[in-house]
Amino acid sequence: MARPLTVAAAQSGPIQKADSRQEVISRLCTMLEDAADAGVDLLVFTELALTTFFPRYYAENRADMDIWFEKEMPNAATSPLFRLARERGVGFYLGYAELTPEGHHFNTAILVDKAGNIVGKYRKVHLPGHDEFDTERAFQHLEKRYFQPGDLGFPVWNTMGGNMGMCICNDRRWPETFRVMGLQGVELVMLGYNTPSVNSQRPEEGPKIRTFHNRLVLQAGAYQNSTFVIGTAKAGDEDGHPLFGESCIVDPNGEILGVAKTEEDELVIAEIDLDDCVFGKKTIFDFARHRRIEHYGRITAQTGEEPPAG
Ligand code: CDV
Repeated sequence: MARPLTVAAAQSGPIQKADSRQEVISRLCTMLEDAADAGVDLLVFTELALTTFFPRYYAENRADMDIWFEKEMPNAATSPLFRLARERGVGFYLGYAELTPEGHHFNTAILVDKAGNIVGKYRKVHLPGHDEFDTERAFQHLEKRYFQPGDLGFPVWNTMGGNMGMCICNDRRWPETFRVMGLQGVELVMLGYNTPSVNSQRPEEGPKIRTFHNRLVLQAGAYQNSTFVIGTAKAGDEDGHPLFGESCIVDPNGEILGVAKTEEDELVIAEIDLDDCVFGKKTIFDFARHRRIEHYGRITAQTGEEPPAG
């Protein structure tokens, strides 16, 4: 192995509304300790890893939801995780709700290196759901009410031996997410997710098709950009609302190296070689040789579809 890295998805089981940040951090610390014992270099926690998936709750007054947000990072509750990461030499990705000093709300992920320093920040670009109470849905998904779209783009950082990128949950369904990072030579894309096991607008769309879509987009994103991908779930039953698990690690061929077996706190560990990204990047996905950007203008010029006149 030329650039070996031991990586892990640190899947979270459900977090209930009443669970304190301290209780949640203690669970994350346990997983980090277990990962360190197994020789893990880099650990990927989930989206909104410190709280229940609160966008399912409606608040007339948006400020009432500020209890779910972190005003600084690290803070009193999360500093034990940073301290432990530094002591054990484990880097990590962590998703949380961010409230900035200027009063902006983002669905955020940070990348922390093995010395416990924040080396990267990403704010979720593709916010699913709606911004007003929707009586037509079986349950609410109010991300558009509580968060602003991310304002940092899709950066890639050279750290911990490779080119590292981040995105969050719904971002994985958009090929543009992976391609923008692919164009920066990304070798490992990390993402956390909270995905309900059933579509709130289509009850017949249950776990079978939803987990298929999850694998489909993670495997496609990996293969088409010749990069490793780690997808980490928050899973299980939160307040009667099931979220699927299936946290997994995908290689640059699009093949799954490991997948979670439970919907509880669980580590999925793989020893990877970042140099396995090189072959695809130099051959079929050598972007400089094969891309034809003169035909891709619509990608950035329009959002909705514009079908031809009938
Ligand atoms: N947290 C998410 O972004 N969840 C969406 C659901 C609503 C479909 C997802 O894309 O998984």
